[in-house]
Amino acid sequence: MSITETPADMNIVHGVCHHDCPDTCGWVVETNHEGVAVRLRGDNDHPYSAGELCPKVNRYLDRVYHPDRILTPLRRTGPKGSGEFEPVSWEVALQEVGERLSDLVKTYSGESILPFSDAGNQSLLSLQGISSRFFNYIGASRLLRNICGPTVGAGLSMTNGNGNSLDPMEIEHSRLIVLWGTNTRLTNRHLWPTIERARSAGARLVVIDPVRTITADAADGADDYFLQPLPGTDIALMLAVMHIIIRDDLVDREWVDEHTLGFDELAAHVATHTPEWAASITGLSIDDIERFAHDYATIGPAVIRTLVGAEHHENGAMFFRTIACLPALIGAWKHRGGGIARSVGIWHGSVVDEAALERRDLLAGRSPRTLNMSRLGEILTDTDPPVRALIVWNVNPLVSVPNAELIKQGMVRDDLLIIVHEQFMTDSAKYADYVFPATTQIESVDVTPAWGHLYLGWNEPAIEPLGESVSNPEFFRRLSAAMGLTEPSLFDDDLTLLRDSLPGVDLDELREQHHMRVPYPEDGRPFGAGEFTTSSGRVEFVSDRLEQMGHSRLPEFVAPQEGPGGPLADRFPLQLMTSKRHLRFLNSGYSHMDTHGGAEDGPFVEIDEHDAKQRSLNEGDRVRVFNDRGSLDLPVRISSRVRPGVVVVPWGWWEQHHRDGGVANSLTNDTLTDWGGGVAFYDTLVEVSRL
Ligand SMILES: Nc1nc2c(c(=O)[nH]1)N[C@H]1C(S)=C(S)[C@@H](COP(=O)(O)OP(=O)(O)OC[C@H]3O[C@@H](n4cnc5c(=O)[nH]c(N)nc54)[C@H](O)[C@@H]3O)O[C@H]1N2
Ligand SMILES: Nc1nc2c(c(=O)[nH]1)N[C@H]1C(S)=C(S)[C@@H](COP(=O)(O)OP(=O)(O)OC[C@H]3O[C@@H](n4cnc5c(=O)[nH]c(N)nc54)[C@H](O)[C@@H]3O)O[C@H]1N2
Ligand code: SF4
Ligand SMILES: [Mo]
Repeated sequence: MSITETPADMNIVHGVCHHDCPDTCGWVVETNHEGVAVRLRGDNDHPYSAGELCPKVNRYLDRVYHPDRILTPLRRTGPKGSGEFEPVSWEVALQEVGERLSDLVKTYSGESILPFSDAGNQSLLSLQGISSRFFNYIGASRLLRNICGPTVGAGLSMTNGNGNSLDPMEIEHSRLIVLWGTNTRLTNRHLWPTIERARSAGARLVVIDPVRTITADAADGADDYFLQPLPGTDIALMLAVMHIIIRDDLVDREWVDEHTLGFDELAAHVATHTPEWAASITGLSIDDIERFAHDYATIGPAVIRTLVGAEHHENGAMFFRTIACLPALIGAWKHRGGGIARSVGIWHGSVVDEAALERRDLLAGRSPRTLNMSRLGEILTDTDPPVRALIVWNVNPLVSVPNAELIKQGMVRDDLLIIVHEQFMTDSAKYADYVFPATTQIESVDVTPAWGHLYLGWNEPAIEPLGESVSNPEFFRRLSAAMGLTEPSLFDDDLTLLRDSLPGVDLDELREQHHMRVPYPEDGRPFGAGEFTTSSGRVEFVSDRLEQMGHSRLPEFVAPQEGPGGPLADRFPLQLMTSKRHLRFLNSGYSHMDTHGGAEDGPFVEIDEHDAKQRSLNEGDRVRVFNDRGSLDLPVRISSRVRPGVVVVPWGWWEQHHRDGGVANSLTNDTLTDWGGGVAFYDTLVEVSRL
């Protein structure tokens, strides 16, 4: 069978979940003879997800066939943000949009147009492909998509030379598992069985998080524990851990001599970073810091598992630069199951030919400006020359990007053309001039790489596109035609794109077998032979590169500007965490569906009982959570999950779920991370007062 044919009687179709989630589960869709999908379940043969999906996607068909799906192009009829639209034909919508975009390119240059997308569908064709080619060809402003993940790599790279990670499945061999700034049972649930297998074999578990999460609750064995530092202070803990390891002679000297640079300088540096000092910054006890340092250095193989959450601080990159020093001091990388496990996207990179997929050569020598997605508010209100058209797909910025009220101020601009390609009328789509209908994952072919495991998956479409919806690559082919562009590579079909961008992969085989393992070291040790790619070829405790970039050459704790010691703390004394919280949500998706949002509890603000008492607040009271960026009207929950000084507002709810039309990100900080281009969502100060 060739990959262009689908057998007529096929009613079992294998696909892969496209969500921005580390698990990239395999699924099986059953369709009836009318071509309707009647069942979607986990693929038992998937080597990682092994037949299980999750509370979000178990009911994916409710999403696919939801009565609120957008199924035709829409043109705005009311004021921006009102959500008033009329259906219009593809032909008319494309003609109008094509003309306006062509005019902008002619009058102001391609840079007046900004693509705006993230990983709402992280499959190859849906994420990059034709869209990148289209924007390269017209010379549009470039978008730095660093809201999730790149800062982790940028931090680790300063120490290790790259962001390489242990395959998380290797945790099976670990005997001390440190879940540091990751909520595994919520965000990465299919890794949990691996962790449980290691625990059955005697592994101990430590969870480090400023919030007592459901993962923290699982550190319930006799020798397990949960550490709850103040947000953004972990670097102080790491420095004290290094202090103790060196003080108590627990360093793996042989490994350090062979594979690291700057040990003596590091030792002198951390000599003053005592447990007492770290306790005063982190709010942890000296005993807890001592115990953790000793466990980390003496129980092996020791793995640190981390994902994305901890990067969302002003010192987010330094967090990862510093954490990377820990396994080096104790020689953890030499053991199977030792080291750091984070995203393994880097291993998938080895099979994808990005240059072929994105065709950067279409820029033809131009180098348009780059704008950071996390600063969308500023981009739309205070950037010269202005952005005059925003093309949005795979993201819901008004819910997901910090400083949302400023973004709204930009989005209502009359001279800004907004085009959105979406499945639903999101908060952001409401501000569009034109909304185009997007397919779901079971309606189009794609190949989906994973960042939580090593399996690349083939996604076979199970049903025809609903209504007039089109896939992301088809949307950009149509936009290209509407602008009268004739560059042939803008019109490559899906299979040509896949063939060209996966040169070493036999697509027929991938389609038949549904998934394929990408190359990874046989013995499970990415740095087993010391494959560090810094300029010294070693783990760099001291980094000239960092110094050249204007940072400390040694790991260092820098307190956030918007933190308890900063200038805003008098007026806004509480630190606001807005991390992922609900089992049935995947980022900004699903809260609008009754089966998902309707079954969760929220939104609300969680506050410690002492902070509540100080403000005379009782359970269920309505309060205002506010700072200079915005304000939310929420019910109070008095909770032992947060510590004094910290409050939580769950993220993912839309404007319609809040009484006053804001969202969690109306309050959040859009300061960029120290380096790496990430953003400091969680260095946000607020005050809470009774309404
Ligand atoms: N306060 C706070 N803010 C956060 C975070 C946080 O923890 N707290 N997390 C941050 C992180 S890590 C991330 S990754 C971002 C994620 O934020 P978003 O990118 O906004 O999240 P998603 O819900 O994954 O995807 C957005 C949209 O993509 C659409 N979509 C899905 N598939 C397709 C498709 O095939 N085609 C098209 N055209 N659209 C599609 C969905 O309908 C959805 O509306 O949010 C960030 N924002
Ligand atoms: N159910 C569900 N699963 C998801 C998602 C979802 O929305 N819902 N989103 C997906 C996406 S896009 C991503 S990127 C991943 C993210 O996966 P994770 O990184 O595991 O999730 P986050 O909630 O971003 O952050 C994890 C934890 O980091 C903690 N944290 C924040 N700041 C600090 C700090 O300074 N120190 C320490 N030690 N911890 C800190 C937060 O309190 C949070 O509990 O999850 C994915 N999986
Ligand atoms: S959202 Fe994540 S856990 Fe759920 S099915 Fe998709 S990949 Fe699996
Ligand atoms: Mo993310």
